[in-house]
Amino acid sequence: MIRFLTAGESHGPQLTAIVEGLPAGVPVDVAAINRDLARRQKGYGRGGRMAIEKDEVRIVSGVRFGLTMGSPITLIVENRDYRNWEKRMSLNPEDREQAAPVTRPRPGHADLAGALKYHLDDIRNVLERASARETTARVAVGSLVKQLLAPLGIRVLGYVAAIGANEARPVPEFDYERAAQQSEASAVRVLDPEVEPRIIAEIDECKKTGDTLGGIVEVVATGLPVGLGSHVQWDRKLDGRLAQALLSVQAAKAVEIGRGFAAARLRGSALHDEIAYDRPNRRFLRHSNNSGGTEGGMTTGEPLMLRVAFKPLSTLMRPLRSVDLRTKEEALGTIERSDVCAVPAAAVICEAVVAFELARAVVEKFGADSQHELKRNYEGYLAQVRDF
Ligand code: EPS
Repeated sequence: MIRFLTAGESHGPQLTAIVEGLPAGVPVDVAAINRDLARRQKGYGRGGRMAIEKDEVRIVSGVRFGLTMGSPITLIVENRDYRNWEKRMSLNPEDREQAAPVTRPRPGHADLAGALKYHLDDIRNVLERASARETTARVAVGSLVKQLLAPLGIRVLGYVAAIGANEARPVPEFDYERAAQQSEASAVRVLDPEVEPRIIAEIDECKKTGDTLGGIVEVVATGLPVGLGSHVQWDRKLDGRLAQALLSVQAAKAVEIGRGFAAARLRGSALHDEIAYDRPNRRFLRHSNNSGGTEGGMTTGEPLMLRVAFKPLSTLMRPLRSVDLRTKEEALGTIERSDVCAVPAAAVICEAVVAFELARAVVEKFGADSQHELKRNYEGYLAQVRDF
């Protein structure tokens, strides 16, 4: 079983992730993790923080001579901004006076529910952990496990399908390499160059008016075998796990698989993906992929197609009405330095989150303690499916 936890505050010294259960002998490319961390930092619409940070991973356990050891892997990313927050984020009680408490919860943020639930008179103790800065650790983990998936031919890509009401035209035929190049070349990670200037103009306008923007991310995974996940129990269904993992990303509000909500309006005859058999290659095929690559909580072997909706960020430079926690008087929500739009970053984050759930399902199905065993079990299964 693979599992991970993250720890760390947005303006604390560092973010930490511990990943357990990766097979031994997986080659680890640290530069590739750093490339994904850099991808997460990019995107038009970010605020001043990204000019301060230069995220780089430090691995302090579980890897030796470039290979995983089978033991827990600890990934650390330093917060450069901590230098500016040392007193305000101090461990020492005597430094408390240096940090004015945050007392005006922002509508849409974890602020109010968190302060009430944890009985905190300073909202900073909530917002520091609720912050999307935490996703740095999740991207490092996702990037690490992509290195287990790649030799099996499994690839995952996240890109932006819409920001605000500006929707990219749908991709006629998904080609992984082309989509990866196009999204990387785009300032807002879209595959449609025509929509990009409209998105940039709207981000600029929101920046001027103190507003924020959400959007839609798409994640596609290719090269999947049939049968990851299982129909037999609710918590083994891969679609359910993917939805949970994606909804746990900060500001995510909805997940669709395949045709998603649109499927509800179609008749069964128009929706379901008819089955064919490719005799020369001895494999079952589908005439369409409206299911988005899962049926009965299992992969079908077709590409996995997910969409995730992100609400606009809740830190507004022109704040909404709120109530001061101390006085209970009407007040405006707190203004904190923040981003106007982080949907391009969310695409990289969703990619990492999906990669983790797929790696988890792979290790579960192929029960591997080593890369060697994983490869053997994986190839054996593919041959079994071919010979069916
Ligand atoms: C965030 C607010 C901003 C973002 C931050 C998430 O940070 P700050 O308050 O320091 O300006 O830049 O995102 C990151 C730091 C990051 O690495 O993505 C928030 O409130 O969630």
